[in-house]
Amino acid sequence: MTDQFNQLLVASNRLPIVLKREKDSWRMEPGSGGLVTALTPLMQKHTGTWVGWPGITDETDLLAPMQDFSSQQGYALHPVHLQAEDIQGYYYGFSNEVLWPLLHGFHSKCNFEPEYWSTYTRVNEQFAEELVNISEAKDFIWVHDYHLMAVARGIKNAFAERNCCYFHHIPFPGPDIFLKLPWRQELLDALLDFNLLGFQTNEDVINFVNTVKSVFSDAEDSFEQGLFHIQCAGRVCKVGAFPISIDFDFFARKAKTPEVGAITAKLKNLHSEQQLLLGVDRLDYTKGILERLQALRYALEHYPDLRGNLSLIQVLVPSRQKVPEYQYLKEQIEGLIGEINGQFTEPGWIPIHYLYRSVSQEQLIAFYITADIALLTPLWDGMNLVAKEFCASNYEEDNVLILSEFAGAASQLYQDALLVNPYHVGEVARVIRRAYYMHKSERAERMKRLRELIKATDIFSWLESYLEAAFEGKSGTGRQERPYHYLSGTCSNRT
Ligand code: ADQ
Repeated sequence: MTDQFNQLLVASNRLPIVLKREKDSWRMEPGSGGLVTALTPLMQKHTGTWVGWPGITDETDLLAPMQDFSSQQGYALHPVHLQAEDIQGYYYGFSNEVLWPLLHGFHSKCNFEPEYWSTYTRVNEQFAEELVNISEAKDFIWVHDYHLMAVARGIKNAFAERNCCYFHHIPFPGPDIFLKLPWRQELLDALLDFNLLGFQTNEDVINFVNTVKSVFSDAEDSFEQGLFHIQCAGRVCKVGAFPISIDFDFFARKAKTPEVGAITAKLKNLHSEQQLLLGVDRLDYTKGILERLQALRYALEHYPDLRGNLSLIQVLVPSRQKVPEYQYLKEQIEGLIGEINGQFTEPGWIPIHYLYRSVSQEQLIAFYITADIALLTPLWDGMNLVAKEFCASNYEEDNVLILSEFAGAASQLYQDALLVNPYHVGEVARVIRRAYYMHKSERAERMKRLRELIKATDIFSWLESYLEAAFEGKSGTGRQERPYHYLSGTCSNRT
């Protein structure tokens, strides 16, 4: 099916690069992550171009470093130059202060500033213009994430015929939440200009379809070969679930390398007396970090047998550091960690070890291996790749995954992860204790099945199924909807 298009153009807010200052010039290194890994071979095959903001607002000449990058990586980069006021309104404003909270269900945190919307549409049009200029009708344009939801509208406004599809990395809420957006109709209408809309889970898909039907009374939907077809104002847009994943083999292999082994041995040695819980998140209010800490405090207060025997390693990756709300959240988290440590620490045991920084991939995987239990409790999350990385790295299959039922990953991993409602601190505390006492054989059985599932649905199969939907109009993914009795508290997961 990859013969059905000529050039591949991928568009995302940021280019997949890390810029390094070197005296008077810039050096570019490829960014990391599953998406870049999965797309690179395809980009190489189809003389691909990645379109995005390079990450700096000055007019520095990036031509030479981009050419170096492209000859090394085998695909091109095309920068979209944005001014400081564009970044303010489109990125910090509409994307971060409107779409991010709204689409994660935090509508009370939204700042519906009209200026933000006009800058967002203008920047989306700028992206569309650049894409049209460097592409032709037989090319395939693949747009990623909520910063660029209106790009297909810009392409249509330029009267260009393109096969333009979109993947949404974060959740999509139901009409009760989405309808609060003052520009709901314009944004939905713009989204329906894409030929295919990919979401993470079936729940997101259903939410989207219901939202469209509540805004456009003439919209009609049908379901064929695993995809919804929405007919609205003379267009047909396909909609499907494609749960994103990781390069499983990369993590499984990397976990066995001597570099990772050396760090793991050190960590295990330091914590030989206790079981370790692990939290790894970008600092964000959607990740449920405060609730997680409250649950740990509840567990230590109510289950004295855990005191001295269980510690949490919390790794927080700095994120949106200039935003006051994120600075305040950091203070709250650090305050609560201080309180819990002050309340419970004893000679030889500290309840919470805290890292606020980005760590190397080797260190991260060593944490995944050393931890006995991962405690991942987002309040809402598109997927949560950390959950999958944790399982892929655990080749010894002796660890437990506790996962929020509001992480997209729960719709796939519900049978063998221990699902929790992150808002219910008493329940999370009970599940922590359950994981602590879980027998080796049960841990192994669950982790084995989790790893098999993640391996079978890795990032490469995600890519294949998306392309199959884009070019053949059918989808085999995302069919396995999680039945309600797998919600935490209603009936325990597989016992
Ligand atoms: P994120 O919100 O960033 O992604 P997640 O899916 O968990 O969330 O990915 C985080 C990534 O950062 C992981 O690949 C992890 O390895 C890396 N990372 C975490 N801690 C790190 C650290 N301390 N140092 C270095 N790297 C670290 C968004 C959506 C998610 C969705 C993804 C992909 O919010 O819901 O799963 O996109 O679609």
